[in-house]
Amino acid sequence: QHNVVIAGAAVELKGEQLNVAKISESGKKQRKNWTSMWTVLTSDQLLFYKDKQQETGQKSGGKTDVVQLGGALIEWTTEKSSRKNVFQITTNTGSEYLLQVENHSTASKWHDAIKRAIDSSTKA
Ligand code: I3P
Repeated sequence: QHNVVIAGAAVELKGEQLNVAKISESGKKQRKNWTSMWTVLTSDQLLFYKDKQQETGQKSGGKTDVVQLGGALIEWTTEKSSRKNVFQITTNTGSEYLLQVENHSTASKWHDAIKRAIDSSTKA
């Protein structure tokens, strides 16, 4: 089996503060608790850090959440929050995250990049 890299399809978005609420863990509903997280997208994972200093290792502690994007689903939602520009990521292990940012084009940029990462890291 070969790893196929499609030119131009590589996905990497620099970190940004996004509002994140994990609403399910392994299919079990969680209490919604919006938190501002320093979010980094790689080709197949979404990483949530408490802040940028934690990503660069200048500061330890705090929990980093790693979301595997292979087999995940992403969709905009207007029903799961009263906030605007909210999209949901559902992982293939049944965890659900809501992501939100006030600026619409910033939200779209993240949604689209995450969708590309999901598509390219999901095996056919
Ligand atoms: C929740 C909090 C969330 C809100 C949620 C509330 O209350 O206000 O911000 O979600 O609404 O239940 P609490 O802090 O007491 O848990 P949104 O901001 O996304 O609307 P919800 O129950 O309708 O999801």
